[in-house]
Amino acid sequence: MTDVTDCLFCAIVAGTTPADVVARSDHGVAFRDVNPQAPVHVLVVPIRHIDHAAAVTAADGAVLADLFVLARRVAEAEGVADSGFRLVANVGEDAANSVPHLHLHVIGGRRLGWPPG
Ligand code: DGP
Repeated sequence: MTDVTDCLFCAIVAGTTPADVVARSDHGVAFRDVNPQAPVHVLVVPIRHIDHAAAVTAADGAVLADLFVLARRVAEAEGVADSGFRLVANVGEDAANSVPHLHLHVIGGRRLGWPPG
């Protein structure tokens, strides 16, 4: 498991590293991705550190539900709830997971290709 004292997204959640925060919930924080891949690209992360989507357990159910509701709220606020958006959780090297703190990418505002490259 990642040392949470050395975790970038834990630092953003704590406010010690700056980010463009767009929404908060009981269990999550949403902030703009520093390297946006679409007009809307927001990251939704749990306040409590979880390494990645494959590290989620049944005990995290309430946190996960909260994050999905937060992602929907972000999509609505960003104006893409009706046009459509993608939720992505990368796991591991082949998926290019670079930050080891669970995050949902909320991506939208343009036509997204499928399958992803
Ligand atoms: P992933 O590849 O799924 O681990 O996505 C990590 C994302 O995090 C990537 O799209 C870029 C973003 N990111 C990396 N460092 C920072 C940062 O310091 N601030 C913000 N806002 N986003 C970051």
